[in-house]
Amino acid sequence: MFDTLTDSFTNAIKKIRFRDDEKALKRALAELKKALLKADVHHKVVKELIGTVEIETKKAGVGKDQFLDALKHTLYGLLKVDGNQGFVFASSPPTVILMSGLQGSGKTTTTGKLAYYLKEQKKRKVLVVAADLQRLAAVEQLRQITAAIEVDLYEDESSKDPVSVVSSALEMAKKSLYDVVLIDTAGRLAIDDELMDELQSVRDTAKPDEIFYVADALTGQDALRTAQSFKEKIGIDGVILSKYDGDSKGGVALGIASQVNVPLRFIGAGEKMADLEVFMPDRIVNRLMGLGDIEGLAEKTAGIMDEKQAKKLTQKIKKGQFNFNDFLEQMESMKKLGSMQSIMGMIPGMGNMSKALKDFDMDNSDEIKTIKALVGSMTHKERENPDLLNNSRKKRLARGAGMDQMDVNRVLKQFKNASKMAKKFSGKKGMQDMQNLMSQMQGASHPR
Ligand SMILES: Nc1nc2c(ncn2[C@@H]2O[C@H](COP(=O)(O)OP(=O)(O)O)[C@@H](O)[C@H]2O)c(=O)[nH]1
Ligand SMILES: [Mg+2]
Repeated sequence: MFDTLTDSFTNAIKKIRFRDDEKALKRALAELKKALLKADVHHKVVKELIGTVEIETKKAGVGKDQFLDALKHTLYGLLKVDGNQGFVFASSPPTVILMSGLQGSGKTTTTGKLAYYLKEQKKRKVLVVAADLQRLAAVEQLRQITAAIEVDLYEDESSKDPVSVVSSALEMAKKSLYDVVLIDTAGRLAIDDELMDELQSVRDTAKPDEIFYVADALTGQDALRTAQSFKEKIGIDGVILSKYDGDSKGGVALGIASQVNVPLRFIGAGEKMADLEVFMPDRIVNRLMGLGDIEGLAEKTAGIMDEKQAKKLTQKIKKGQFNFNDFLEQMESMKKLGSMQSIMGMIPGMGNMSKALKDFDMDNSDEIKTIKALVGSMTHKERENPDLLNNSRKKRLARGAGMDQMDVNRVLKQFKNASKMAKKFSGKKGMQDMQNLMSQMQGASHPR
């Protein structure tokens, strides 16, 4: 997700040849500046960042390590502004969140993503409230989203008054012991008084613990200006940057917190419900410097797979018993983690892999569709024990999945190899083997 930015940083860093002289520092700073501007980071932000890195490096003594330390430290200072990080639960439930933003910024989608995140990764009971009564299709849109992620929705289409809808929703939330209430509100194409008045009255009724402002990354610096206005008029506690997947340069994520002086809390990078990332300044700094984010990855996977399940799976892999049922289960879990690209970007040293996987879509990959079709034609016993698959069974599978037998053989062989490989990697040196393999593959591979 931060590939372009990470590339800019790591490339700038790679080019830096330090001897202990100030000329080298100047060159390094120039390289960094160029990279940041190219990534669309606001010029004022760049100027400040470069200035601080220069001062800090000189203070510590000019050298590559000092430079990198100063950069890391300064980046962190830039991203970390006063306020909460990630999702913060109120001391007494329900935690009430008011979503705000312009029309089309991604409020409703982001409300769904947050609900999904809280349900899947934080295991909370979430109520979404449809308080956008301006647009006709708004309630229906939220109905579809919440149905798909199996989260409860409070709606009253007969009402035209968001204030009364919100107050009944909150009553219900308290009675039914919801942990979190997410209120989706109406937006406008531009800021106007009517919208702000409506938002203010909803806010005064809901008394939210936090107000999130959803900013469309594609609108660049405009998003920042609008965020400023929302901050002045209704007060905002966090920014969520949406449509980051469409912003190829990505620089707005670096400047937004310090420019609006409100922490960036989440980033939305895709239309799917799993495409939401928690924005934690220290972790992002590591990623930007090419160091990965193991902590973030662990958190993500922990929410999706419980520990028992993970242990059972590891045991199976170690014994070489990984079968097709496990495979299907894994595929479903993986989907909940979000895009392959974002997962890879969190693993140290795999930033490049993440680009190779940019267009890999778990649902629509031909390879995975083929495997699913094949598994769909297997009996339960065959799924548990792929060794049962003799020639006549393979023939049956080919017919069932509408494939020719050569393809069936090929897929089965691939699966067997993958299972062997997994067994190998599950050993003590596993992670290291995997990294070696990946670095050999880097650049050479285009996964299908
Ligand atoms: N690619 C992409 N599209 C998004 C993202 N967030 C929202 N969208 C799309 O942006 C459009 C407007 O989103 P919506 O949630 O209805 O905006 P709202 O008017 O603020 O509620 C929809 O087509 C969404 O699918 C994102 O992170 N990435
Ligand atoms: Mg909406």
